[in-house]
Amino acid sequence: KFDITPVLAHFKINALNPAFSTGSVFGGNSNPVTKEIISPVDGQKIASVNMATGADYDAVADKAVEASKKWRTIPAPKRGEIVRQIGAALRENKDQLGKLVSYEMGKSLQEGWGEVQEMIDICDFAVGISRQLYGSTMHSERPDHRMYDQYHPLGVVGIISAFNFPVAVWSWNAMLALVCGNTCIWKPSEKTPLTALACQQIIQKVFADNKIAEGTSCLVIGDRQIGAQMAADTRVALISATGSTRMGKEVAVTVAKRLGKYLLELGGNNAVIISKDANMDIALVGAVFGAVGTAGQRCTTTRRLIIHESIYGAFRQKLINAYGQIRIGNPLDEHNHMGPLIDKDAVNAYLKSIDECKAQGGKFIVDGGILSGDEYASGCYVKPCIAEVENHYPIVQHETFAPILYLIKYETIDQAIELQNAVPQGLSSAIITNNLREAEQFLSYRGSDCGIANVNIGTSGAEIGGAFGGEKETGGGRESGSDAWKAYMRRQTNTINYSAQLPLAQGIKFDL
Ligand code: UN1
Repeated sequence: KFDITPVLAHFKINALNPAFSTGSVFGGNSNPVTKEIISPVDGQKIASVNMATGADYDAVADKAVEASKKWRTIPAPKRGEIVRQIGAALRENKDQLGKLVSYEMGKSLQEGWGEVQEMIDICDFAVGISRQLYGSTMHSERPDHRMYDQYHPLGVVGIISAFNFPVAVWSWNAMLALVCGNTCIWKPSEKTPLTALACQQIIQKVFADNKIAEGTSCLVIGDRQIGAQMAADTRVALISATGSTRMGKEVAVTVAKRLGKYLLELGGNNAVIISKDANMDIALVGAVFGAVGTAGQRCTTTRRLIIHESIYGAFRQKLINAYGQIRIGNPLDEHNHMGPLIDKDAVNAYLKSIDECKAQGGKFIVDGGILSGDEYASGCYVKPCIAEVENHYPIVQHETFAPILYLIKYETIDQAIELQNAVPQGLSSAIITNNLREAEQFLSYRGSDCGIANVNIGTSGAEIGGAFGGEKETGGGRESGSDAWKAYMRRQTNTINYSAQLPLAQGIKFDL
C-alpha cells in the first residue's frame, strides 16, 4: 500500500487543515465551498481544497496585471535565468512530484515521472528561447529607411489545463509565457489541484529567492465558472486552454467576443495506419502503448488502428495476446502498465461508450468492464478493450477518454489516409511502414490532416521540441516547441526614416 503522507508533507499540503493557497498571490479563503480530492488509485481522500470565488479570481488578476509591469522590464535572458532555476528545482522534486501526479491522477509512475521530465525539458527549451525571441528585418522600398519587426510581451496569460497532464501542459505554456515577458494565471483542472499546489510551492521559492514580484505566476483553484470568468476578462490577453472540444468552443466564443487571443489544444481521435510493410514489433508496441498508456486518457491516445487487410487477422491476434499481458493495478507499483481512470464519471462514460459501440454494430474482440476486488476498490479500474468497427459509427467519430481501441480494415493507402482523416478531430496520426512511398504520401499535402504526423512511431508521447497541437476540432493552436513561443507575444512592425526627406510608400506624391 502506498503512503502519500510524506509526499504531501514534502509539498506542505496539509490534508487535515485543507490548504487553499494561490501560492505567491494570496491565501484566499473567502469561499466556504471546499472540494474533496479523492485518489482514483485507492479511493482515499487526499485533501480538500477551498474553491476560489469570483472575487478571489479578481484579486489574483489584479496582482497579475501589476506584476506584469515589473516582469516585462527584466531582460528576456534574465527571465530565462529564473526559468532555468525553476527547471533545477523541478529536477530536485522530480521523484516526489511524479508520485503525487501518479497518486492524484492515476497514471503509471513511469508516466508521472515522464510528465515531470517534460516540465524539466520545456524549462531548458524556454531558457534557450529566451535568447532567441527573434524578429525579422526587411528591406524598405524607401531610401534610408529601416524596417524590422519585434516581439513584445502580451501582458497576462491565462492557462486552463486538464486533469490528464495536470502539470506538464501548464509548464509548456507557463515557461514560454514567462520568458516572453508575461505573467500567468493558472486554472488547473478541479480534479487535480494538489499537483498544481505542489508546483506552486516549487516555483514560489524560486521567485522569492530572486525577489520577483508577487503575482508573476498565479494559481487559482476553481470550477468552470472561474474559467469562464477568466475567458471573459479583458485583463487577460491570451487564454491558452487544454481540454475537451466542448470546453474549447465555449472558451473560443467568449474570448472572440472581446477579440482576445486564444490558443486551443482540444480533443484528438488519433489513428495509426499499419501497412502490410510495417515492422510488426514496432506496430504492436506503438499501438498498445498508445491505446492503454495513461489508461487511454491522453489527447494523443491511439483510438483507431487502420490495418491493411492482408495482415489484419495476424495483427488482430497479436493484439489480443498483448492485451492479455497488460497488468492493471496500482499505478505506483512499477510492475503495472495501467492504472485507473480519473473518477467514476469517467468509468460511466467508458461503459456508455462500450454500449453505444455495440448498439452501432461494433464487435468486441477484447471485452471491457470494471475490475473488482481489493486492489480495485476505488471503482475506477477498467479493462482496456478492442472492438472491430466501421469508421463512420458515431461513437468512433467521438473522442471517448478511455482505453477503447477501434480496429478498421483497409485495402489501399489512399483509402487508409481517407479513413484516418475522416473524423472531426485532427491532433495526432501515425503510419507504421517501411515503404518510402507510403510514408511520404502520408506526410504530404494529400496525407494526414493532423497537426502531428509520425512515421514508425505511435501517436502519443510527443517530444517537447516540436510544436504540439492539431487542426479541425482540435482547435488549431500550437504549444511547446518550435516557434510556438510567438503565440505568447505581440508583433510590432517598425519603420525608421533616417533620411532628411519624407518619401511616401507606394510612390505617392503629397506636396505642401
Ligand atoms: C495531452 O494529452 O494533453 O504527446 C498532452 C504526448 C504527451 C503530451 C500529451 N507529450 O502524449
